[in-house]
Amino acid sequence: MQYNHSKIEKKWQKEWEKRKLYQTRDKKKGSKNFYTLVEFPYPSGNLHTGHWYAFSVPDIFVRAKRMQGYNVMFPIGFDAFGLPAENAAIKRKLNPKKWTYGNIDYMRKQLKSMGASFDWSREVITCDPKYYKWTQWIFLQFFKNGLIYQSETLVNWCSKDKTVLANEQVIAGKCERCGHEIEQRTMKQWMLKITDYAEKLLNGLEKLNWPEEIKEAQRNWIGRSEGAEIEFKIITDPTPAPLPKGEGGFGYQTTDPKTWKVLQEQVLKMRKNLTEAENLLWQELRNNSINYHFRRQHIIGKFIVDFVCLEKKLVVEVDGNIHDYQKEADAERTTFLELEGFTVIRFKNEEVINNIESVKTRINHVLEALSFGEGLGGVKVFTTRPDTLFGATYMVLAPEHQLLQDLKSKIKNKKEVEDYIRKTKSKTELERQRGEKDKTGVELRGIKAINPATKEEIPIFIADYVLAHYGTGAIMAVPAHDERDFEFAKKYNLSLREVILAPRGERSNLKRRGAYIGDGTLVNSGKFDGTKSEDAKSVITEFVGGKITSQYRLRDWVLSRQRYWGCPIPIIHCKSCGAVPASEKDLPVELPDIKDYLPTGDGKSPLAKVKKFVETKCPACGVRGERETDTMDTFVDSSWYFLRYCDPKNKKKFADSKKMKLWMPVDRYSGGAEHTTMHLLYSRFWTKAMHDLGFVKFNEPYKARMNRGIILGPDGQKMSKSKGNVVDPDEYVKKLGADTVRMYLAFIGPYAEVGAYPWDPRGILGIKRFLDRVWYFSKNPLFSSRLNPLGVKRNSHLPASSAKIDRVFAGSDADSDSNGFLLKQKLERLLQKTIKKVTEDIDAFHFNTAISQLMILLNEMEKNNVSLEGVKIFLKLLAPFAPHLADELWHQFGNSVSKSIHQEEWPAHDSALVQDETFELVIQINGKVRDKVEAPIGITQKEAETLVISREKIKNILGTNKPCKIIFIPRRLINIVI
Ligand code: ANZ
Ligand code: ZN
Repeated sequence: MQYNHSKIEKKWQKEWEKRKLYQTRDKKKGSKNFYTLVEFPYPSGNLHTGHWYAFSVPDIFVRAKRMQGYNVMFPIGFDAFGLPAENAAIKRKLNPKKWTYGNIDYMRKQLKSMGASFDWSREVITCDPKYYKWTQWIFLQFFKNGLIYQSETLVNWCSKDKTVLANEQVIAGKCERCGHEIEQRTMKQWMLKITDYAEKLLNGLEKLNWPEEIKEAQRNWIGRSEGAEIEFKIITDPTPAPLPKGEGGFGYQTTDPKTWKVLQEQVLKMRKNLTEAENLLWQELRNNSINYHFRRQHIIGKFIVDFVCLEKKLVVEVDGNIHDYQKEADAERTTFLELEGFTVIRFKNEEVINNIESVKTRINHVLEALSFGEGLGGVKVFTTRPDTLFGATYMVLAPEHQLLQDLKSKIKNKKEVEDYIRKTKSKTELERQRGEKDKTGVELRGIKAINPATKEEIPIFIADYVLAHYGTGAIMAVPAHDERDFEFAKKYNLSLREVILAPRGERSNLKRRGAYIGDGTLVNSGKFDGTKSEDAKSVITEFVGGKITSQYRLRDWVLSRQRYWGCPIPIIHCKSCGAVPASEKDLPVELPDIKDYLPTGDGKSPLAKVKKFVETKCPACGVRGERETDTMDTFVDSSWYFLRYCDPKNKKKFADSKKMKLWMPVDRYSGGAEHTTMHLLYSRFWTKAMHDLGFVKFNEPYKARMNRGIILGPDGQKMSKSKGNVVDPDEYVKKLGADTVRMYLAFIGPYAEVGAYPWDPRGILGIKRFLDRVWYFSKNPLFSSRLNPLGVKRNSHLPASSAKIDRVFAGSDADSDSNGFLLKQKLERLLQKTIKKVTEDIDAFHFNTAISQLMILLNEMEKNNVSLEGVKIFLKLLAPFAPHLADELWHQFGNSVSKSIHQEEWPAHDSALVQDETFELVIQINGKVRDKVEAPIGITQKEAETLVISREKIKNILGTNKPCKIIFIPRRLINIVI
């Protein structure tokens, strides 16, 4: 038998609306306020299964809470600004405003068909000027307090949607909205300083009653890293660039072989003819009293020099015998040598002969000077592993690092560097972060860094695996202990130095296994050898004068969008005053109705084309100004909507503080997992910022949050029109009823866990059958006669504790014997357990197991006689799940029409009756434990005796002995005395 769901559902929806059943007053005598929030929908057009899942299932919780005596606010509204609505409108060549409001009207009707108990009197629509006036007002408070600023930044640009996107809106390098490839552009944008709140957002999580995985996702997104900032000195590269090799391996390239031959002959002659001074100096130079290798009479280009240290490019000349050919070539030679980067020093013959020591000292000084580059300041790196500092064998800068601009003139391979920087620009930060195996980079020729621990000169690279906006945009690379650095070093053949020794047992060959990233004991680290890596972090940081700091992955929130359909940014640009806030009395700055709302693609909002909007007066100086034409990201609108629900009609304030005090923070917030690091983080930030400015008294918006899963198509795939697996809820509502659809969705899987559940067409029929059975069970005439409470016999012989049981379950034919009593008791316990389980499960959003329990109860009730009282309790438990059917049946039992079942009191369970139904009965004979048996808690002495005596073991012990006394202690033991 099936019930007429269409008739019943329409009837009750009308009735509830007429009686304003779900309008919530701010206070209700004797009731505690309870704020249940669901994420408000985008007015995308048509309610789909996801909407039903999002709204009708939490309604179960809301209805139960109300019956439990809470004054529950369950508001709804529309997140009406933004790209999805605008794109849909453009696709259909419709005006976004018309399209949005049309959808809202349609969706409102559909939402009502769910039978959800929303308080429509509190509806909030974010594109309504009455709402966005306050979005703008809050924007201005943030702006005036330095929390909103404008800056040139590298942004994610979607060339299809023609707008910028926040990092959170870029999924794997693609636009979250349209799937188009994202590019990086530098643009002037409005930014929110969410990074100022990184620490507070992190710490605030500790106290929240949120599932650990949501908190963990936010923690990861904020991404705090403990580490150190260490400065590396930068110098010009002291290693001279080598010259091309000359013929025969000596000297440097000469012009032609003929000249070479001539020069060679001269060299030999000169070597035989050294002056006294030359001879003396040569003895010293080759005597190892100088640490570098010198050659004498060496050919460089087409010149011969007296002495040269090729390694440091130092030429030493002694006056010697001045030959004519030398004199002639002298000027030319000096120019040539200096151009090639040689340093030339000259000594007179007498100097060498009279004071060889001072000549030596001078040469040593010059060599030393040549070994150190010119100081060029320092660069700070951020590292989480300062303990590995001795293993830093090179340094890497982000290609955008400021140092490259500052040291342009010192960099020798400018072109190569610039090419690389250009290539980097085409990659998104996310692509760079993900870091493919093949790392690329370019060494900066002409400069070096000094490792502050080892004092070694190390090469500097730019590479896109280092991000400009994280840490300091520069790293010390430790290839032996960092995987990315290892890959890079392997590719560019850079040296590795192991400085952390893994614990015994974990050691293996570096080349084979790659970097060892774990902790261990320091080696190759000077006086720190033997220190544990954890302890070495602070001491090494201190040793090199660094400082312990933390870094956050979180970036500031880019809030401007170059699109029409958003809340206008209430700023006026003035040539003399800069960016000036619109005066508060001029709020809202209304979004004009325009015809040409297509995005322009040149980085400007279509509003820029609207003269009437743009041209205005500067509120500060009264002279001509121009309005900002970017609009706000939709996430701004949704960052405070839950406050407006507390006081949706207020014209003087975004919400009255007294009213907010009655409702905020939200007691339970249900939404989609996709908002964990966007909306949930943004609105927490927004609340904290408003709190610090004194606008609200709480610093967290939501006490408890639950993320739901998603409903898949019957084929287990994501529902999509192209796959043809979209389930239309309206169709099912028509065929099976809203109660069935709601209850099926609640049954499909655990709601408070993020899962994906395929829509099962047979599964939903199962729910329909269950509801039909409820209907039949209540209509069955046989059942009706039994329902007459007067017809129920009282069982006078039952113990007093059973009186309540008797009230609920009418006696059956068997009720005069103990078996009948046990059966009844079983049913009563089941009912009490069901009350308890359904209550607790609803509270934990475990709707599926609550429904299973109701099914178990119905099964048992169908088999037994049940009093009216029992059925009423069942209906009350069912009411949140199938609100229409429950109300209909409720009134069929003669309840007054003016009081809905949803206004009834939720049943309370009898805690004595929900305890375990059985206990372990200890069997003693003459006080000695002989056996144990599982027995029902309500077992009487007589029943216990029968049970015990029938046991083999006891029979054997007793033999033919007759018990002389039996002692029975309920719920504990039975002692037979023989
Ligand atoms: C040296 C080192 C040695 C590092 C070692 C790690 C292991 P998290 O944990 O994500 O904060 N790093 C620092 N700034 C970077 C940037 N702008 N772009 C890319 N990488 C950057 O990572 C911190 C570590 O990532 C830092 O510690 C640094 O490498 C690198 F055995 O410094 B480490
Ligand atoms: Zn001005």
